[in-house]
Amino acid sequence: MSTATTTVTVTGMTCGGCAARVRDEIGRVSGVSSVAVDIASGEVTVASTGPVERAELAAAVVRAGYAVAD
Ligand SMILES: [Cu+2]
Repeated sequence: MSTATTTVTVTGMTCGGCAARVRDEIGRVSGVSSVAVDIASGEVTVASTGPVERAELAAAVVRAGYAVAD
């Protein structure tokens, strides 16, 4: 099984609740196998079983109530 890692910078997260919401929404994106959130930097590292569109990840972040910086 091939894996890919994508990193996005999320703005507006302030606590563990924010991180959990982002993690949950991104975790629902097809192919995503794990999500690691660094609240302080906003960096979210997404591991997936294949390439995942950044636009899909950004849409998931927006559904969670946050925005992608890059
Ligand atoms: Cu929060």
